[in-house]
Amino acid sequence: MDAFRAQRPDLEVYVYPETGPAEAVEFVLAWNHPRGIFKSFPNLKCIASTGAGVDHILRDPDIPEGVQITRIVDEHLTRDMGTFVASLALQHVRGLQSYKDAQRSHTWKQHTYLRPKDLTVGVMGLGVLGRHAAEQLRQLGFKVHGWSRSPKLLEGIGTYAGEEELDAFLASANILVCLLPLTEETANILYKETLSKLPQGAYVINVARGEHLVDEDLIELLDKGHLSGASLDVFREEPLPEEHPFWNHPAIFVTPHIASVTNPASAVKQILENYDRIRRGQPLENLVSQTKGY
Ligand code: NDP
Ligand code: OXD
Repeated sequence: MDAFRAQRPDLEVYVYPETGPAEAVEFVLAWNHPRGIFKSFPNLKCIASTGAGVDHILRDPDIPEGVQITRIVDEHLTRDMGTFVASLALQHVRGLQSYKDAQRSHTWKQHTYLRPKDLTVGVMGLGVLGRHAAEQLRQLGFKVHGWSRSPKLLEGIGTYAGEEELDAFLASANILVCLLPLTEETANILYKETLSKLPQGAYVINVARGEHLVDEDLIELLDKGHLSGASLDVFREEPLPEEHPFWNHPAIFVTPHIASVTNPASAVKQILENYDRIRRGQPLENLVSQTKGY
């Protein structure tokens, strides 16, 4: 609201459950809205996600036909995701977590370490965020592979596409980064069978959605020693419930969905641009394909 007030003080903006007259509502900005509410706005034209993901909107079965859906594509969001993923990959390659544990017990013990060039990072999802993260990792010296739905040609990055190439992609990834959108095809994609295809000692970074990962399967493969650890920023239930085993697992690093957080000023700027486009009858930017689900 501060960003709206600062950028367009004359615009009528309501915070749900206040809406003003329902017929006057043409544009909604949403994140995890109460299901079914969009039906009550007969002149609704656009639902804008306040984030990059739109799964929270599309899981509502009552989206009125003809309403367009947009998402945030923003350089702050993209760069922040890149630095977050790069930090986690570097933390893993230099074994920093083990020194944190050693410090707690006042243990002075040096370990040998690997360098980025010794490891291949596999990035699942080569969209706006995945492509940038892959490039950041490449610049840090990692070998980088990426997997997407349609084939891609990216300089210095080995690319794989579709289900047929998933196994080969997984087999190559010492660090796996999930940056897929959550759709019917990608839900539960990180489960026993796929995680077992990663090389022995692989490390998993999930910064996409909690529903991509089958929690018990991750724990099983960590406990068996097939995987060496995981950094998880997203969870099936957020906040992560107090009793969830991830909290106390020694090989899991938990962060509270902060990999990349929408910047209000720049997000509102592009939302207002789309609002104006609707009024002028122009095509919208950052449109989501409701058929593909992302
Ligand atoms: P994009 O829509 O730009 O990219 C999605 C990528 O995933 C594309 O490369 C697409 O392939 C690929 N993909 C989709 N479905 C499949 C499939 N079935 N098999 C293989 N590849 C597939 O998304 P963004 O990069 O902008 O964002 C990705 C996700 O990151 C968001 O949906 C959100 O969930 C998450 N996110 C998390 C944040 C956090 O703080 N933790 C912050 C922001 C986003 P193709 O190129 O062929 O279409
Ligand atoms: C997003 C997110 O989708 O924050 O932007 O997860």
